[in-house]
Amino acid sequence: MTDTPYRCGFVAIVGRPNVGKSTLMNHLIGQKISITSKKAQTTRHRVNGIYTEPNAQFVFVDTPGFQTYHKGALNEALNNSVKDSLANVDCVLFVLEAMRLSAADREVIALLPKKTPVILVLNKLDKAKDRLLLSAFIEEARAEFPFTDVEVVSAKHGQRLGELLDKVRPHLPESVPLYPEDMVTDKTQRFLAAEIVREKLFRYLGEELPYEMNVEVESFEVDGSMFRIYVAVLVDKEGQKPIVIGRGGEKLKKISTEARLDMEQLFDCKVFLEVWVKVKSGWADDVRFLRDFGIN
Ligand SMILES: Nc1nc2c(ncn2[C@@H]2O[C@H](COP(=O)(O)OP(=O)(O)OP(=O)(O)O)[C@@H](O)[C@H]2O)c(=O)[nH]1
Ligand SMILES: [Mg+2]
Repeated sequence: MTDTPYRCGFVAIVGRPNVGKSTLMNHLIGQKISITSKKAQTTRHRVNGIYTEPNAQFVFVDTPGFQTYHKGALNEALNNSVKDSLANVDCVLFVLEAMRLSAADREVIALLPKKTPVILVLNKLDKAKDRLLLSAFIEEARAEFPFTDVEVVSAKHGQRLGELLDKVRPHLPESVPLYPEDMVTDKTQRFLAAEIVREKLFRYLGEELPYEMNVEVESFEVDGSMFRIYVAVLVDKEGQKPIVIGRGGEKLKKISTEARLDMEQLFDCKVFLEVWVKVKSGWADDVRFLRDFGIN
């Protein structure tokens, strides 16, 4: 028997918005813990996803897409979160969408650390059909930074993720595991519940999504083998409530049903979910819309 040392370390996943960072992390760890959507700026918080093998533990750090276009407090906070993540990890996955290398990608490249191994991950391989163009693109991307290695994957279709793990593993330091082997994230169930509702809001509100909308878990109770979760969607103005609720409560009903199903899968138990909308400043006009519309 060979004595393989146990390895454990942190791996940041960075890139411009929408390249598929969260999708990649979810597929690497085999659980959907980080929300994803077609829209840019889906991830707002750093989320650690843990993947444990017999001889290694990978702690992936999913980061918000690095913002270049809109300045403002929120974007600055998101960008600082990316920079912080880069400072304290053992390896970095820099994600590019295959065949696309833009100014926004280059802004992230400018932040990449010089002393930490950085692996270039070309995602959305399924969209790049022409092998010749793909290898030319890899050369073009490699010319931008001294990447330690490169891998081409499709996060969404789970392609070549084993190969990617093989390239990351040697960069993890020798260490005992930092988390229990059955743990998939360091985030609480409460946090994950709020994120799941946020994902459905992204999905169903389209372009109408109020930019500064927040989601807050007001109560999270364990009731026997079931979770009872009460979530408030906080909007800025009274006029934004109907956007979230939809005609006859239809949108909110869809959002809460889908969120409940995802929660049941992730938490592996029955969930009672109530979602309601309120205006941030005007606590007095809180309305329990779900109750009004008979949604549960
Ligand atoms: N075709 C294809 N689409 C993908 C692949 N990976 C991710 N996507 C899609 O790309 C979109 C963005 O994915 P996310 O994982 O939310 O991207 P992100 O980089 O985390 O985005 P932000 O959190 O906003 O920075 C979603 O619609 C995904 O389904 C892939 O391998 N192939
Ligand atoms: Mg994301």
